[in-house]
Amino acid sequence: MLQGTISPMRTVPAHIPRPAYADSGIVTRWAEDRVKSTEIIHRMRHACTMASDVLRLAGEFVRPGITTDAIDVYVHDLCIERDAYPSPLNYSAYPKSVCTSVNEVICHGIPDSRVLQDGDIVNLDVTTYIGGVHGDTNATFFVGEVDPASHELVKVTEECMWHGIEAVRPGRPLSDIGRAIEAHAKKHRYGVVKAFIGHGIGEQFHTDIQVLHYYDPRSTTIMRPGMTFTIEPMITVGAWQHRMWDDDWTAVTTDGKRTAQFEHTLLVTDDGVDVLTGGDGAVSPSAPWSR
Ligand code: HM4
Ligand code: CO
Ligand code: CO
Repeated sequence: MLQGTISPMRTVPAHIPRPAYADSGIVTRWAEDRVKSTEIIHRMRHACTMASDVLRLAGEFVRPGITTDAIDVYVHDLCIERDAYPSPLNYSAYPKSVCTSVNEVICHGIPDSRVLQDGDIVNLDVTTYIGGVHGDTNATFFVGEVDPASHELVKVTEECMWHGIEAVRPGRPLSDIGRAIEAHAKKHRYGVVKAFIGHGIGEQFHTDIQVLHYYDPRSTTIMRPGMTFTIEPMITVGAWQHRMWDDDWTAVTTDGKRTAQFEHTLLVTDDGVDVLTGGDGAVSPSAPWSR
């Protein structure tokens, strides 16, 4: 697939509070507590509910014949209606308000003039900034009728995310998450992308916590109640290795085969996990253990 044409950057009304990078495009990171206060968690619940709502509505908007740029306009306006800033916009100079990753695009696809075709799969990655905090969630949607192999890929990818979420427990190392995801992917002979990982989140879009989607015994950070991070596995039918387009954002599979992704923002609780982006607007219907 060739890159389409990217339209000019959209603006956000002045009354909506902006993250620090919004004007410059430069992300300056600061030390942020890994364990959040109850007050921050309260604000994050709201940001996560907004992200979840926007993702669900954007998914309902997906259909053959629309451009990914039209999805960007839709998401941008849904964020503004909720007094939220679309976090991707100008983050490290990213030019759009959502990531739209079609078929062989692993992540960070930039909305452009590409027209969605019947049979495509498209991941929409929505992050909102409201109340001084971010909420981040994504899901892969079908465009019209898709082939059985793509159906299976998307189903198993969502299951991989839920297996990772089920592994979230206070007192356990983060490596439990990647182990659970990788085991489920391997069972289906799928690949796990290594180059892009889950991340801590809060007042900053990406904090220093790294959540691998594969097993690495060096991932020894212990999960503590109050920690917030994402789990967002990218699963492939073929090669898990990636290449970057020369836009320096779009990551694609080296063999051009399809890939899918799902993401939630999580809170570690005293006895397990709270899916902050799994509220009213949740895309993912249920965890595998409740099916
Ligand atoms: S930028 N989505 N994602 N994703 N970044 C615009 C839309 C984006 C990311 C991203 C997953 C993991 C990590 C990151 C990241 C720095 C190094 C600037 C903190 O950018 O860690 O960015
Ligand atoms: Co990202
Ligand atoms: Co994320």
